[in-house]
Amino acid sequence: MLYALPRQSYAPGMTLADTAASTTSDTLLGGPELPQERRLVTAIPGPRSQQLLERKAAAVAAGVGHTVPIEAVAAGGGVVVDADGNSLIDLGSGIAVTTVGNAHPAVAAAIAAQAAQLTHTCFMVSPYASYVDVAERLNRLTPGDHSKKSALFNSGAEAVENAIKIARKHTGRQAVVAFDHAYHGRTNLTMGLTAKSMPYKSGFGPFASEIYRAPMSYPYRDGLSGADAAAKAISIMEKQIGADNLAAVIIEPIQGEGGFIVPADGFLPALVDWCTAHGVVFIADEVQSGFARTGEMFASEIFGIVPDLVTTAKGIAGGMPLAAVTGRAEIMDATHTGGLGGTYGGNPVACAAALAAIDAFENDGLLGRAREIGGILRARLESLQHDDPRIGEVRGHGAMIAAEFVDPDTKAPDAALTAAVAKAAIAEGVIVLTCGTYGNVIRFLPPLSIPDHLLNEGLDVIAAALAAH
Ligand code: PLZ
Repeated sequence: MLYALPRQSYAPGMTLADTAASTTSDTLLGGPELPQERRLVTAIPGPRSQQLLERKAAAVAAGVGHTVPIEAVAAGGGVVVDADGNSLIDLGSGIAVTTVGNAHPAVAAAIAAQAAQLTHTCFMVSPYASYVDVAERLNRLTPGDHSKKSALFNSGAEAVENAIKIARKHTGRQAVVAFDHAYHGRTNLTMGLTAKSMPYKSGFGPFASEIYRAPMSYPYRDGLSGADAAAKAISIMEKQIGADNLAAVIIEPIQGEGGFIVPADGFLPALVDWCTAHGVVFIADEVQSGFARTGEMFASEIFGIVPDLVTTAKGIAGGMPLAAVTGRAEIMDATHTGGLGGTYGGNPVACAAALAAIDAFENDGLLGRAREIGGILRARLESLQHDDPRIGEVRGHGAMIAAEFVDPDTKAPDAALTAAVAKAAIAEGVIVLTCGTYGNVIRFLPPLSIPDHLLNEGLDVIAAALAAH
């Protein structure tokens, strides 16, 4: 059955209903046309979803968990629909992936057309144009006007691994610094870079050597200015590692899994300056914060920094697996020919999806839409915080906003309240995700295609869940 979804084209102030009015036939390219409503026809999970979850438990390794107990069958705009006919409000975008909207019509059409033409050659065997097109777009879109090059991979973790390989080769040094609360992936090297033990690392060691950890600027908890927090991190790098041994500093400009921690002003620029002065490669991991999520194309721009290398994934290809390392041409070219690659990296179908998604980011007003969504989220969460001191802090940028839950007297993290509110919201048909080293943060990562009324209704449900706990 072929559905149609109005083209998700936004001007500031527009809602999905407005864009539907301007729909033209050439935009009806497939993808589910779903009523933009929260609709519960069974308890969550309903009987059909329950059946799938039973099969999952029997067939899928126990280590692969799930947050929302449904069988997802369709998604688009601001909803995910399950096999029982429930329609849930999506405030998670599959962890910041479907930023342009799930099954975005232009992305779906590009995937279908490419899949009918050429699914794979392996770019290292026979190059094709869409890979080069994506590289050119990334070179242009990432921060800075210096000469840049890119290499494409499959996942965020793989991009991070390759950024470290490139930085080591370029510098001839081995040490890498990551930060408290960092998340960079689940492969061996990236587990080592990731800070949190449970569930990501526990029992999976030994981890790669030459990884060091520095303190993150976390204004709500460390009370430090950006300059002071940077001085602390730099002192560790100088005294415990030595700049001469340090290949790279890797940091998420706004941390994702670690709790949507936004560093104090001046922290990131001071780190970049120190790296530049000492020939250390500064890597911005924009896997979660990139591609219009924060209201800028990349979160680095919020802080006015120009990283040497940027890692991207998630939002880049509207739901298809694609990732990239982009950066200074002389660093990217330090590796011998054949030193970088992989069977699937920059697969043509994923590249076709990325080109359609990047068109949407550039042409459909999505930066403005992310800022608008941020305005709605922030205003509502701050008013909740005003009435309920268990919300210790509301922070983030654009459509990457979070609330940290604490004991109002001691600021001690309240993971139990966080889990209870998230669970209650999901039971009421609102997909929300938690995060944070202490598990006490609810994060909001809606698709930018969500209409305002669903965003507001999702926040109503969360407010009610909070009031009830
Ligand atoms: N860098 C900044 O956020 C992935 C992880 C979900 P992959 N974050 C979601 C989970 O529990 O596995 C992420 C990230 C940052 C790297 C990664 C890794 O990206 O595509 O999951 O490998």
